[in-house]
Amino acid sequence: MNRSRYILALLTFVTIGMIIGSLFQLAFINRLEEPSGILHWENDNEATTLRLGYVKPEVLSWSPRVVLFHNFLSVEECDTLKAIARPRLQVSTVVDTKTGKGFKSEVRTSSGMFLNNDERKFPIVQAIEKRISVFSQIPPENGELIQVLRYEPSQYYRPHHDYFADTFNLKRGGQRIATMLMYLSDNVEGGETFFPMAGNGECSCGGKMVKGLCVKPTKGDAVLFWSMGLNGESDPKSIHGGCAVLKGEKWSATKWMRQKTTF
Ligand code: PD2
Ligand code: ZN
Repeated sequence: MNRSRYILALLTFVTIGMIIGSLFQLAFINRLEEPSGILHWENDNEATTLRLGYVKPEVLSWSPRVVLFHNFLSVEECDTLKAIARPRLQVSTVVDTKTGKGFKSEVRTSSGMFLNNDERKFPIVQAIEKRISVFSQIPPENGELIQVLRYEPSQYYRPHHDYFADTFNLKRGGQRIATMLMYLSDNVEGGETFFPMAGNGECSCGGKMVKGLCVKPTKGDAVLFWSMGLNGESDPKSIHGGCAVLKGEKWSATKWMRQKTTF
């Protein structure tokens, strides 16, 4: 009698142990198969900085190479960049190919400013810089300071290349290899970024139908395009412009990235 009681108790103990063990296993497997990956990143600072789960890349063109990142910046990041820039805006300039110096021109009619090295250290700017470097795969130290631009109605930037045609600007950092152009405002009519040598369709640029690819300036989105091909040669197909704004104010921020460190 004692022996059968002992066996029964042992069997009960083993069975309960197996049930508890199975429950732990199920919970573990469930964690691995969590359908919404975002939950895993809840307390992950790196994932927050990179906006993983929010940023959605879309390849628009392979040649020239143009990638659109939807939701690249948060609303707070867009508004912070505009707030820093607004009091210091000045008429934008273009580079003189002979001297490497900036001068005012009909080629571009926006206003703009550059963030300074102190503003670059703000945590919110650091997060943007880190995100740009990870998504572009170009080290942060190869980036120039962020430029913020404002276009009012009828203002534009004529088609141009971001790579330098002068040797003066190549001295610090080498050639520009890519640009991350971030859109900071919504409700803009016109103001598209226009790539005449990309795509094979037509699109609306400042209200006019043109051949090429046009990217609408949607707040928080960013377009990454490459001024240099994989062969290390500047890519003439990377020619692009900012179409005229028809209604509203377009704000954008540009990060140009070089072959070498800029500091
Ligand atoms: O702000 C723009 O839309 C724009 C368009 C083309 C900016 C640049 N180029 C640039 O900063 O190089
Ligand atoms: Zn440009």
